Amino acid sequence: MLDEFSACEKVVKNDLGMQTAIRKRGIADMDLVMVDAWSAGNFGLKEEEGKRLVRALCWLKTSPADNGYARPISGLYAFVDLNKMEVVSIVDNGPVPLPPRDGNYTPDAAGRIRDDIKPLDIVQAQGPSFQIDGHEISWQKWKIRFGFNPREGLVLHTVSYFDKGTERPILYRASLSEMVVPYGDPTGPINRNNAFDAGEYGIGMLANSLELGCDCLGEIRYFDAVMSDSKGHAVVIPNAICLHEEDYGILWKHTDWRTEHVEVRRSRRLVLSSISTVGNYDYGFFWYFYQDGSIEFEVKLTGILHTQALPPGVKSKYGNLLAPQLYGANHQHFFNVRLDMMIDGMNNSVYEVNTEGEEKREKIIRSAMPLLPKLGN
Ligand SMILES: [Cu+2]
Repeated sequence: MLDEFSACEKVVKNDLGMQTAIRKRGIADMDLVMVDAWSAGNFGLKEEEGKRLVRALCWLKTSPADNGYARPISGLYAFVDLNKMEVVSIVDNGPVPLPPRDGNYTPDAAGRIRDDIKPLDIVQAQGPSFQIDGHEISWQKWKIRFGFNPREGLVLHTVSYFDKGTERPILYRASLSEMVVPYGDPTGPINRNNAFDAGEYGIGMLANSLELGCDCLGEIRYFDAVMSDSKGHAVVIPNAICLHEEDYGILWKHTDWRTEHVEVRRSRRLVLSSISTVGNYDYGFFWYFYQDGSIEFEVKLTGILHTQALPPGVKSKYGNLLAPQLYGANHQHFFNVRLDMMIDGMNNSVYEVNTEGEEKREKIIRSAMPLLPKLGN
């Protein structure tokens, strides 16, 4: 849990064994060491039983505001049992030189950001077209209830659509159920990286407080999220959920070429979103509702790659160099969404519609075009 991230960092930095190993690498200032608690996986070993193990991986900052992910302290990590909040064992495979370059991304550090762009103002002088009653939203023909919890983040409840005045149920409940990242590098320690970001860390627990003009543009309504920390104390994340409308280009258009009469309907969509930061990585989750009755779920992946140091001149076939001696391993993010459908009631079934080629294709074509030469494959 989020408060255990900080506690784990403290425990690792106070551990004499880790301090010795880090000093051996020429690092004097422990305050500049950054520790991320990575899930340890379970390999069925006896020493894993009954423990909540994490692998504490380390990075080095050159100043308090520096981006530490540019300098991984590779070849060294600690196993920490979060239940006892203590270092269980240390793995030290020998020092790997720190990558030479900084990786800072603030406008100050980068020296410049793009300035050849004029303001784009989104104005809804008459306010948004949705109504809010607690956590219930009415917009166009949609009615949506939503919640937020530490594990899944945003949850949709009882989504329905008004069809000629009749309220027709569509979804009973919908949410992200899990996100797993297996890493495609068989060498240690990265071969153990197999993070379940919802089940192990909690996508909701790690939600950002959103800011107008940065995370969301236009006429925004925010909602707080209320959860508990590892001790059971209430934690409020202000502005964790963002609700707004977006122009979404053209929904439908037709030009009558005889009369030159043109009809266009613009598309407007309703967006319910939240953003979560899991260590070095950030996810944006967006539920979209459209005027044609469709629902869309989009995940935006951003932030900073998980990094490791490689010795000078060394490359890996399992990933790419991001900078000299700084390596990002190949990996995939798999998102699972649980959709508890309720289209016009509880008795729903799934069927698949496919387009298939006609059998005896040549015979049909030949009967239509008898003079065609013999067709190839
Ligand atoms: Cu990734």
